[in-house]
Amino acid sequence: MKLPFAPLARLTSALLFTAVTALAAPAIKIGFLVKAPEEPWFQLEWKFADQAAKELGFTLVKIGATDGEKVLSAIDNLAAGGAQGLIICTPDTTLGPGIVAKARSAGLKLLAVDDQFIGANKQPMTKVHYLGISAGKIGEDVGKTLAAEMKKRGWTPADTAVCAATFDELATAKARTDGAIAALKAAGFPENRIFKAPQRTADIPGSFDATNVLLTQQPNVKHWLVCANNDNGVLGAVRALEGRGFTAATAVGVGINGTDCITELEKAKPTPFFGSMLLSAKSHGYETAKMMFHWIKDGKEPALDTRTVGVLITRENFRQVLKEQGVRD
Ligand code: FCA
Repeated sequence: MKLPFAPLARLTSALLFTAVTALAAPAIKIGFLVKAPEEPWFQLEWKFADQAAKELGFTLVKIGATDGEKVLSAIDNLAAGGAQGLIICTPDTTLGPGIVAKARSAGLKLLAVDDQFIGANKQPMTKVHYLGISAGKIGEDVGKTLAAEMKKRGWTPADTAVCAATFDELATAKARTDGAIAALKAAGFPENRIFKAPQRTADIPGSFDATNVLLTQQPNVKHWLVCANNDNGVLGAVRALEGRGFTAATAVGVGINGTDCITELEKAKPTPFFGSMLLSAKSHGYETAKMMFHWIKDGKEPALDTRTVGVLITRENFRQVLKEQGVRD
């Protein structure tokens, strides 16, 4: 059949095609909300998420939200701005049910990162997609490292004690310090020489204050082994120990994150901060963003629960490992 006005028909169908594709695939916009935007760990998550946005071609909206009110208004703003997905490390895990409800009514796909939501029944919300660390296992590796360093130095249990700066309100934090304590006990460290220093806030001042209380209560300990929820927890404890005259020769601390202790490891003179379990900021930033992108674009649902691992960095190897992981140039 001979088509009259063929060029016009072609033009119309081209226009139609553009309109249909525009309708079928609106620009993808993803929010990435973190609880502590000033911490290097979260800045790195964002950096890697940005990398995914650039490579895959979507808009990333980075939001720092330090309390529940900010989280809820951020979700409203994201929805109003046409976002289709939210990746979140919430400042308060018990907000979980509220965040789920709000995201659902705003039509946002939801992926919790780092800190798993806690439901009204106080249990983890396992139906909400989550990517976090193998907290117990990584904590155990901290404990094993501390036990090995103690042995290397020839310290005896009689003049050594463990300071665990804890933040038990957060499940992943509790699992980490519980893991470290369990590994120390398994290595033969006496339970009555293991002391918890509960932090009021999960930051350096929080662990500095908590550790100072413990050090006042235990003035006769010669050597300290230190573990905590993350690098900041160990850093605060180390600052408190230094205030009482402890040095790298008399105290050993091992952190978690590996991203918030770089300046510490770069110091010319070693401090009691011995090393850290480096987590994969790339998995937590780049991979989560990629998962969310494909979920929105192709309907490919991510795994419900993904756990990442950690590797020990010390003054010996941190430059090399950070370079390999793309954390440092
Ligand atoms: C929690 C901690 C962070 C980081 C993350 C993986 O959110 O607060 O420092 O360790 O888990």
